[in-house]
Amino acid sequence: MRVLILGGDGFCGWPTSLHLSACGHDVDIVDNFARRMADVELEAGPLTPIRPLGERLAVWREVSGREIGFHRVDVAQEYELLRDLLARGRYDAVVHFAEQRAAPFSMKSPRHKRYTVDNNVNATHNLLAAIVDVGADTHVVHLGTMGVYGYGGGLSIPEGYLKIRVEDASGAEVEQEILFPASPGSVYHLTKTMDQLAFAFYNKNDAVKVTDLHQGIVWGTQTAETRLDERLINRFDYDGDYGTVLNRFLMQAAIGYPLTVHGTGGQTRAFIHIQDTVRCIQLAIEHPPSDGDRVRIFNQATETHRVIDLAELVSRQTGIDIDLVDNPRNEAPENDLVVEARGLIDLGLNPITLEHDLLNEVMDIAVRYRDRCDTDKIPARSRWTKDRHAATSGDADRAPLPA
Ligand code: NAD
Ligand code: USQ
Repeated sequence: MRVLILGGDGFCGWPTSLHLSACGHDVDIVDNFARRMADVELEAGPLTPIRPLGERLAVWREVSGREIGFHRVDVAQEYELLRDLLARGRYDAVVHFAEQRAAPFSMKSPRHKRYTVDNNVNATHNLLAAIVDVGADTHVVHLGTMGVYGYGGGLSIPEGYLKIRVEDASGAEVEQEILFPASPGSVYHLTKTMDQLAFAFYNKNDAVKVTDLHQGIVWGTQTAETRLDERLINRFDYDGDYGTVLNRFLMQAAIGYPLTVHGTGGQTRAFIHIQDTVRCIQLAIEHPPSDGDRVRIFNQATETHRVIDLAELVSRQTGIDIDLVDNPRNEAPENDLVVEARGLIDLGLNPITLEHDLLNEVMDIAVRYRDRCDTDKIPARSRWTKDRHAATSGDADRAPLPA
């Protein structure tokens, strides 16, 4: 298949591009390097020494004999370039990762909130409008988030749609399926709920084929393909904005830094290993929805854990203390989370879980590159509300935009 990966230089996009190429698909990448520019803005690069994209692609050619194309396009701003690329490329599938994905980054200041909305909502809408514009029968595979649902509320979270019983105009009870009520917990998560409506509209109006993958928190860093050569290494974010919880704990343990649990750690979240991420996307593109199908939604998560349980697991393995820090976020201190996730398993996913020795691999990488860590960047400083902000607000709003 011909596949275009929007955001193919990022944490999920790079290993996905390699994996799909290794599976024999013809892959092109689009990126505008916004993520690398955010590293510059935050003065916090990844723990791993990622190479420039041109070098990454040359090494992949050397290692695999396969070519991956690259187009520098800002998907949110350069509509005509995107449209012409879609017209020329005749892609069977577009995988859409090209969004600002960090909840703390999206809450740092009004500028960061506005950037996240402008970038994410426009990127998704430009893609859908362009597919209709060029008349392409291209399957859109989008990376959404478990956070569109909120986390819990006592229900088992279905794959996108909730069955409801309501009275019709005559008073008779009818059954319907509606999009699960959105309950975002950050401006970033808000943009993902807006994406959902855009997909529903373009699917209804123009029959665009869409798979929306509501992914949990990704852990791990390497995949079968990024392990082939050190120059293919994936990024590993550990800073207070882009670092995600389990990778942060593993990295903190590797450098002897007490594990930063927000609040009591009673927050339960869904998780997936990066190797499963790339496999899920392969399964989604190789099994597209049929003509006329509604937006297909899968929950892309393999297990759920409480943050405190993850911290205790890492602490037991390493002897590093746990530090219960004030929670900078406005989120429920505790929640249950039950997630239905049959769709991708039915397509062939064989989930990797935390018992796997991949936990040790993440730790080994963190130990190998520990000298690259700037411990000043570890605390999460982005506050969700004004009262949480007052204590720490700096001059974040005056720094240049990552665009
Ligand atoms: P990332 O920031 O590492 O990668 C995103 C890539 O998109 C970057 O290379 C960035 O430069 C590019 N990009 C952003 N805006 C763009 C634009 N306007 N035009 C062109 N390129 C642009 O993020 P990631 O961790 O790889 O996440 C990818 C997607 O998966 C995101 O949409 C995110 O919401 C979703 N997701 C990620 C996780 C996770 O834990 N990392 C979990 C669930 C869902
Ligand atoms: N947390 C800590 N300590 C830390 C970091 C985080 O206790 O050092 C807590 C947070 O307060 C939160 C939970 O861990 O309760 C998860 O935080 P996170 O930063 O690991 O993940 P999150 O902000 O939810 O975002 C990540 C990705 C995002 C994706 C989302 C999937 O950055 O792109 O959409 O996971 S989900 O969480 O399922 O919505």
